[in-house]
Amino acid sequence: MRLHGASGSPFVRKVQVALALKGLPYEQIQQLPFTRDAEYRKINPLGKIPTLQDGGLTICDSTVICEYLEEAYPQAPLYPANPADRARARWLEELGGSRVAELAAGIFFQRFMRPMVLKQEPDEELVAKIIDRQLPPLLDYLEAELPAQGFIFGAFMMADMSLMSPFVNAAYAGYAVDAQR
Ligand SMILES: N[C@@H](CCC(=O)N[C@@H](CS)C(=O)NCC(=O)O)C(=O)O
Repeated sequence: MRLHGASGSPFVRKVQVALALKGLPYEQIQQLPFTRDAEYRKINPLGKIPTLQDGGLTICDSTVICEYLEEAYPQAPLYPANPADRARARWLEELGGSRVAELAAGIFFQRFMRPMVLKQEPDEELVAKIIDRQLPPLLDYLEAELPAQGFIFGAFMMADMSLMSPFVNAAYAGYAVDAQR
């Protein structure tokens, strides 16, 4: 298998962890986001990372990739078994990849990607808005939804990973979740 992407991406990290949990060997092809790389767009028209190639199959989007891995390689499940838990796992994965990533990884985007890749100044006003106003209600929701101890569905799965991965990026950019809240 070939995984195109960069390990610093919360979405690529998610797939790396899924592959590791399932014990699947792969080659990582370094691909940065926002490069307008015409060759890469032939396999991923959105130009986003990650993309996975497995034999003749090429698929994009971390959630689609993880669902494929689950179906093609059922060892070490990435999703819970019963329909209600599975639906909840999908929702939490969706939330992790949408609003949580937009905000938590948004801090990283401003403080790392803008100055280092896009050669632009970070928007610290936006970072302050994310930290002070936008993240707290989302964290309150997660606090109410998630168990006080342990993983969401007993074993570590994609719902845990999807919610956690953007906060790895936020931590790189100096943000820590307030454990007291
Ligand atoms: N829904 C996609 C999101 C992937 C994504 O947004 N990746 C970012 C890097 S963290 C990217 O490639 N951004 C470049 C762009 O938006 O052009 C997934 O889950 O794989």
